[in-house]
Amino acid sequence: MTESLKIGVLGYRFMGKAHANALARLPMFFPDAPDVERSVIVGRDEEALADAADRFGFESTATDWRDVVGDVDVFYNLGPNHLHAEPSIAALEAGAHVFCEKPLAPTLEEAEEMRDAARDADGVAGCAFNYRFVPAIQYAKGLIEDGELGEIHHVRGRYLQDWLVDPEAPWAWRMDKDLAGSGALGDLGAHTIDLVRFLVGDSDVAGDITRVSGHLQTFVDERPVPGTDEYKPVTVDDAYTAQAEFENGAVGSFEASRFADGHKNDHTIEIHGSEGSLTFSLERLNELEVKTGDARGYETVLVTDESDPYVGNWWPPGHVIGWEHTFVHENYEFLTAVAERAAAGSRTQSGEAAEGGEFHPSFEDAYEVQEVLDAIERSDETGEWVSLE
Ligand code: SOE
Repeated sequence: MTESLKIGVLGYRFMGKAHANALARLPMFFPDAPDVERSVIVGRDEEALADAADRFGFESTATDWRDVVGDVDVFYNLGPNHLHAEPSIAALEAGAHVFCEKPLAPTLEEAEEMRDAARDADGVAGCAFNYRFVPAIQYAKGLIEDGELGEIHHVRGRYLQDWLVDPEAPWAWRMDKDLAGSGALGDLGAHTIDLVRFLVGDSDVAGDITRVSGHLQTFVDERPVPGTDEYKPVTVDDAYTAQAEFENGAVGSFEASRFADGHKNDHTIEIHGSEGSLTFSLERLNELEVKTGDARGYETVLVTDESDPYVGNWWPPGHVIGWEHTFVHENYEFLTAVAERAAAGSRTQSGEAAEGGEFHPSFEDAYEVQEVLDAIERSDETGEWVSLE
């Protein structure tokens, strides 16, 4: 494929910036990535949009995604959760490839519609669970696949933040069920469930999650709306805990909180198997704690060698990378899949879905994460375990 891919992006705040940075870094550090044209950035506030387009290196702006989805090769949906389904489905139907932020949708029903639209579409549909693209996580997956941990017994995942511990912290869309779907569960727990499924879900040493029980809690019921005297209700969870069972009988325990004072972005995964254990912590993302064989305790493995996933594209060994690099890696994989799919598509008779250019996590993968989130919520409502089989 020689022509560059024309990219339209919905959203220009936190995730807009993270993906725009990734797109700008790709040609320098991943020279074999497909060429892209940062074409149009979509949002509502024209002044903020113009500023973002200027800073992020986009050619133009638009205030309605409907004017954009039919005119780009790739549509990035980086808007709030309630804006994931309709624009993403419209873009897929218009023939664009779609990269959508996580969680896939606020509800399982919308996630299902998105998954079905992706199944019917010719384009690649990916969900931006960026933590799969941490080199240490891919190293960990390699260890598990190579049997270094043996049969898995325990999978533990926690995602702790503290930005809501102050009861006067301002209200935001992430606290509204209609806009976000859920709170800590969907925003943070979705990452944990995706990583767990990535690491052990398709393995014969653990397999999929078969049932869950969960508990959701809201600690502060209303919050001040910035710039007004108003308070708005908080209609999502501030924290969740869940326990899970895996196909092979392994036990899982997961939690996330926005009230864990002292923890800023602590996503920690621990896995214990019959032959060994490992621990990953996002706050030390260049490292993996590993215990295998006859070792008497954990060893810290620095995942910074040129031979480690993606690391050779950056700096010499030991020159650590950060959070933003995960976006570069996922953009590289997604756009490579898009280019492969587009090349395959150009050789396909019209009417037939093109093959080639697989990207994971796909909408299908993200739907399966959503099923687990939904089951945790239903368990909280009924007080019963919920089966996923
Ligand atoms: C929430 O604070 C948040 O920004 C999530 O929305 C992101 O997905 C996570 O990576 C970091 O925390």
